[in-house]
Amino acid sequence: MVEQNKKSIDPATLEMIEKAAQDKVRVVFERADTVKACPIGAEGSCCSICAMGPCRVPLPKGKVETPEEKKRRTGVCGATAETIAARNFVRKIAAGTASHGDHGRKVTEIFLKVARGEAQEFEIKDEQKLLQLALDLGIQIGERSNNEIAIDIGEKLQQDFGRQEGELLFLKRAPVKRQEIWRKEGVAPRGIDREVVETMHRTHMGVDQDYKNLMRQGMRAALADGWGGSMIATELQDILFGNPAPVHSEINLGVLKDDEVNFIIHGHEPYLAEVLAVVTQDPEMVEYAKSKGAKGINLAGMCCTANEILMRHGVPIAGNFLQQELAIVTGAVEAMVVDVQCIMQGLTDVASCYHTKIITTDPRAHIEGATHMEFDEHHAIESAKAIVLAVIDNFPNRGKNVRIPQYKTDLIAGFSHETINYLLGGMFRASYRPLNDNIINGRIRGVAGVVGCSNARVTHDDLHVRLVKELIKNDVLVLQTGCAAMACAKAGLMVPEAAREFAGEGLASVCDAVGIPPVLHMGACIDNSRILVAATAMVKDGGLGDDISDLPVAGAAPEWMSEKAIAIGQYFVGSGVFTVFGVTWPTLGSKDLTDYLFKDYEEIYGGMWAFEPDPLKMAKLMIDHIDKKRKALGIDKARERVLYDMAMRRELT
Ligand code: BF8
Repeated sequence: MVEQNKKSIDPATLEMIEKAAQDKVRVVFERADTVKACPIGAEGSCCSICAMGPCRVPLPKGKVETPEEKKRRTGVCGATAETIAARNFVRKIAAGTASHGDHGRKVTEIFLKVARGEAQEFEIKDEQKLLQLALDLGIQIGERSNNEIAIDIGEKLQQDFGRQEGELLFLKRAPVKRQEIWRKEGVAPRGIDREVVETMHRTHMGVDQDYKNLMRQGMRAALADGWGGSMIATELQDILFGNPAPVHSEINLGVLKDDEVNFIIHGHEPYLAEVLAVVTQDPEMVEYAKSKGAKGINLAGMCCTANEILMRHGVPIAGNFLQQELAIVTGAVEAMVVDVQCIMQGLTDVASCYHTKIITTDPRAHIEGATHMEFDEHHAIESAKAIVLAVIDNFPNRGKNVRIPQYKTDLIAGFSHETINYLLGGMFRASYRPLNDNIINGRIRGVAGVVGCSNARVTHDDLHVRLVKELIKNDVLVLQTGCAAMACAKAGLMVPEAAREFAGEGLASVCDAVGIPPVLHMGACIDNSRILVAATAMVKDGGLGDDISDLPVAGAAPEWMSEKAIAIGQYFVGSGVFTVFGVTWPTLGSKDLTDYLFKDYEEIYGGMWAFEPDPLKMAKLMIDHIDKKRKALGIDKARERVLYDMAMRRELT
């Protein structure tokens, strides 16, 4: 049991929190102690969308509300607690969808520039995935060059952002039954941008004031993330930078080196990071680093940009979201180079206490006090080299106050949907059949996606690790992305040997046979779309029902904090997955809305939300759901494995 008020279970994090206190540097963990969360905002009961407010309509504590009191619990305009909570909730979804959508749009633009020869330092790396996607989208292949095919793919997918009518192209990838549910409920997304804009319109003062109707639009916007923006980003990044395959690396602050230039790349979009992975190895750059007294250049990642270059290049990870400032506290980081999303503004303040430079690189994300060096994809190597030189130039400024925590853990990452397919079925008959068979015979009880952030309101990494250990102990195969994946990697759960040490007998035997860890790293948060594709492949392989909602699967984000996490959770629910969040739940101020999301949704979508802050109770909810689905499929009793001997074989022929 973790001691109360413990900041983290990760020793590297604890060591750096202590050093920050000694150095009198304020980091996120201290700010979380002094900045109290607003309880009214936390339950979704504060409306700030017009200047007659903000209106606060909290649920009365410690007593049951009478119908008359409930009726009077409104904002100045008369908006009910239901409307207020639903507006707040769907605005979070819109922000999450916008973030992943804008990422997907930028990937599409760069993809098109590469195909048109306008960004010549990039090239299409995965021809097989390019051709597969062309087939999926009905694009002619024939004798055409990869670039010609790619232009058609890019232009076709680009239309999904501004599409005004019809449906997003990737919706057709979902099981047919799922598509029918979306159409029946009127939630099949048209264009990614359109759904975000309509959500913002409908949540403006005095527009949509029926919480169920607001949630319908929220669902449409969320599906435009999972089956739109995120899926487009994943697909095109894989084609451009290579489809991930199993790769070994290391994780935690111990990957920093005391005698090399430590260069951390942080954020979400991988274009610059892809070039840096090459440029930092350039002998000319390494020589320059040596001329400044360093032994070399040590590139490490943070947050989802880290996941991207881990998956494709094995670049080590310095840490997850809550460790970003702590990397600087080591005193050993020459620069933290950032792109977009999940970058704390506190970084520049922390960096001002050491020699670290914060370098922003994206026109959409400047930070006061940081140096801005914009990355230009048309001159990718030149602009990456300018950044690397600036980082190296900072090495001689490193002070004496350096302490790198000596903690790092091995991990295997790179489990894209295609890789899992090959590993299970073999290169020539790639298939999910062995996974489905092992679920049916009971060796694997089910599959869980455990994803999302770290959150300073709970013990860092603790909920992820306890939840995942409980799941694998109960023979549930775990798929991970984002900061959740990093938490479990640090805990040693992402190496094949973890199967024997932590997994139940059934799951361990399958992991041993295939040679995989019991917890599979599938990438960054946009790569949650890989989980949708994998779930659909399980349905299509047969034997486990005809929709995602029939599968013995569940999802969780035990330490979530970002609006993107809400969008992801909502599209999982809308795709038929039971999804549990921890920490806090942003609609508790409205019982009707919460019941709608937690109960009525199951009837409508086959998937529903739940909230449970205790990781062991969360695991139980997920396992109970998996068992319920196993029962419905008639596979609740593990089938005995029958080994045919020669006599039985003869009988059969
Ligand atoms: O997109 S898991 S803290 S880094 S939001 Fe952010 Fe959350 Fe980490 Fe990646 Ni995802």
